[in-house]
Amino acid sequence: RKASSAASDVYKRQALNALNSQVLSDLKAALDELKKEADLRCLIITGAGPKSFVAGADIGEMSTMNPKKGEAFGIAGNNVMSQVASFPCPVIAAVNGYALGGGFELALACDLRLASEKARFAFPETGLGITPGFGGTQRLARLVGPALASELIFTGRTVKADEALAKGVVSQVCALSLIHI
Ligand code: DAK
Repeated sequence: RKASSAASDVYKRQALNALNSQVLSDLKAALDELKKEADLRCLIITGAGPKSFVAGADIGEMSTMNPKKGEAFGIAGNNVMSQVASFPCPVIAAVNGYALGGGFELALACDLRLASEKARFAFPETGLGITPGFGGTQRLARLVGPALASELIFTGRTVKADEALAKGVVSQVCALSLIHI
């Protein structure tokens, strides 16, 4: 079942599901709630709309943050990623489209990643002068090894679905209609 309200779905889709403070708070609340469901056997996280899984942390909101707010945002993001990584049943990222920056990190926090042919993975924030900060540097290195992880972090280059499958970033590539709920 869907874990977020229709109103926030519309808002998130407009910014390609970027992670801002409200979205992180919604995700935390949804995970807290779902964790209580004793009969839950699997959790699937996907992006609203056909274009994007999560296009990253919300650049607009981040640009307004002072150091204190930035630190709180970083902690909130890391806590959500840890909640996903330690969720009591398997969590699948159904990566329907862009998984950029914090969105790539969210996919990496999941147990499994299924990609549509349109999925795209990258850390473009290194081009903005910031490093990935939600645990993705460690998670990607553990998943694909330090050489490829370093390359993707240092260059910010985009990995398409077929390369993501070949390099072990995802375990399956399927048609969008099969993975997008
Ligand atoms: N944040 C905010 N808004 C975004 C966004 C984002 N990351 N990505 C897209 N949007 C918004 C666009 O601004 C646009 O808004 P409107 O103009 O309609 O108001 C709307 O979504 C649709 O986007 P486009 O018109 O650009 O759509 P296109 O199909 O032409 O392009 C795109 C799609 C995904 C290629 C493009 O939007 C794009 O390049 N977006 C930016 C992707 C990006 O740079 N992602 C990385 C964000 S930085 C840290 C913790 C976390 C992080 C870093 C540090 N610490 C604790 C230290 C994480 C950082 C990031 O993730």
